[in-house]
Amino acid sequence: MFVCTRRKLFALVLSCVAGSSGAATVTVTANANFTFTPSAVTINDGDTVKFVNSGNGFHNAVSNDNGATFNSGAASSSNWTFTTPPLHASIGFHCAIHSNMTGTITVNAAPAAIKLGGYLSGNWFMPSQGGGQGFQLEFNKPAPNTTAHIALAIWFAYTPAGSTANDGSGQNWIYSQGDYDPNTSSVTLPAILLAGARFPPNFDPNAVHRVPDDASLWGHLTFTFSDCNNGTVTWHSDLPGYNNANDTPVAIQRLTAIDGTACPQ
Ligand SMILES: [Cu+2]
Repeated sequence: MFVCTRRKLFALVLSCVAGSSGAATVTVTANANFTFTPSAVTINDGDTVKFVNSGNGFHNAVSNDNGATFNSGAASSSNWTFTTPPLHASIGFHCAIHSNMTGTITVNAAPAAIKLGGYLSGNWFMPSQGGGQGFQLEFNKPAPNTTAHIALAIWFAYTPAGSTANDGSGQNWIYSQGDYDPNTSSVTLPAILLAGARFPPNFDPNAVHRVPDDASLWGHLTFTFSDCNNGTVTWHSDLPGYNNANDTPVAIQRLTAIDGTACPQ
C-alpha cells in the first residue's frame, strides 16, 4: 500500500517544507564618539560582520589577533564599510587609532552533525526530483544476542528507460542493507536489484534473481545526515542507466517520522 500512495505523499509534503536559512550579516557602527555599537555581537558560525563608519571619526576595525582574522585597512574618516570573511571562532576587535575603542564578536559553534540512530527512520524524499522519488529508511538496534546495528534503505525509484505501459511496469525498487556505526553521521550500504518476480498469484521464488546475476550488487548507496530532517544520498552503480556521474550527493528531506522516536536535535 505504501508504494501505491508514495507519490501523492511525496508531492503533498513539498508545500510544507520550509527553505533553509543562509548565513547572516550583522552590522557594527564605528562612531565619532570613539565607540563601536553594538560593541558585543553574537553571531552563528559562518556569519559575517559588516563594519560601517558613521563618519567624522578616524577609525578602522582590526581583529585582536593583529588583524589576521580581519582588518578593514588603514584608518579613515570616510564613510567606509568593511565586511569580514565568514567567522568561525569568537574574537575581539579594536580600532588601531583609539585603543579604548573595542568590541567582541561571539560565534556560536556550529551544531554537531547528527549521529545515526532509529530516530532517522522513516520516509525521505528527493526535492530535486519533484518529490516523486524517495527512500524508506530503517536504523535498527542490534538484534538480541548481536552487536551489529543494521540499516535498511529501500529506494522507490523507476527503471532508467521508464515505461509507457499502463501497468506500472516503470516502477522499480532498489534494496540495500548493511551495518551502520551509531557514532557517525554517514553510512554506505550495498544495494541489490531483483528481476523475475511477478504479482500474486504468479510469484515464483525460483524465478527471482539479482540483476544481472546472483553474484552481483546493483551498487552502493551512501546516506549522510546533517540534522534530523536533512541529508544527502549518493550512489554508485555500474549497471547501465543507473550510474550517478561523479557520485554527486543529492539532497534528501524527511517526509515521515516513526511514532515513539524523538530526534536529539
Ligand atoms: Cu577609531
